[in-house]
Amino acid sequence: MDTPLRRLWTEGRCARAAWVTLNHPLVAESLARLGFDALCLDLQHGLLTESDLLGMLQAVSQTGASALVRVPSHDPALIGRALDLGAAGVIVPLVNTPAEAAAVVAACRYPPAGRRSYGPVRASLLYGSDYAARANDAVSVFVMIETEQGLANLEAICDTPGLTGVFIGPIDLSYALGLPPQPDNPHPAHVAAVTRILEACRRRGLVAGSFSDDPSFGRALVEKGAQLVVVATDARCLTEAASARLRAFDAPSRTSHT
Ligand code: 3PY
Ligand code: MG
Repeated sequence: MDTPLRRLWTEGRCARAAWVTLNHPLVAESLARLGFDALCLDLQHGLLTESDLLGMLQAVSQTGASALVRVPSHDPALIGRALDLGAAGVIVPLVNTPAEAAAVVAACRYPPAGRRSYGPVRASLLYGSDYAARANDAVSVFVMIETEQGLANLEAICDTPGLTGVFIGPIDLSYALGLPPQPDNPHPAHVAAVTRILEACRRRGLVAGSFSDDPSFGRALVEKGAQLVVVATDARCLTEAASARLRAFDAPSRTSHT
């Protein structure tokens, strides 16, 4: 099925994503209206819980952005719930084996392709009454490679039928490589691991995505083939902008007192 994200990816373009950790629909709507292609609603580490999801998804669907949900675990019940409420796709953390990847894909696909249970309570309002017939092609499924075991099983995980792509968790991946946690990690071992993941995706026509905290690092990932890159995280933008304004406000008085 043709969806805005799939269209971008088919055209070889990159979806520019905002990462959402603050659990208010206005945060999601404010970011979505800026022109991001995707919003990633983070239920693993963000403040969002399942009960926040409906309002956040409704806010995003007022805009042209697509909503992806980073679920907290592999639990098929939670994956199904995010999709039923209208998520365009899910990002599933800490996937270690091809069996885990296959179970994640099955949780996103209706039978006979998978084991998703029927009940698209909001998705059918949002995408139309024929949603169930089209959902298996439309829903995006990303597994996160961010552990030593996941990296060791990279090729087999990428061979999982039905996968949309792999999403890199660079901070946990740093731990996996015995490095201090860092989002945009220039350590050669980290760069090599990310390059391996991008290459494994490229060879199979999978979408490679990554979290990032630095737009120039993110841009470099796009040049290496990434097609879903986080450009901004809400809480970080808030503190960064407020702290820059506080410094700007204080700067003249400091000068005048010296
Ligand atoms: C990671 O970098 O480990 C992530 O999961 C991004 O939030
Ligand atoms: Mg992680």
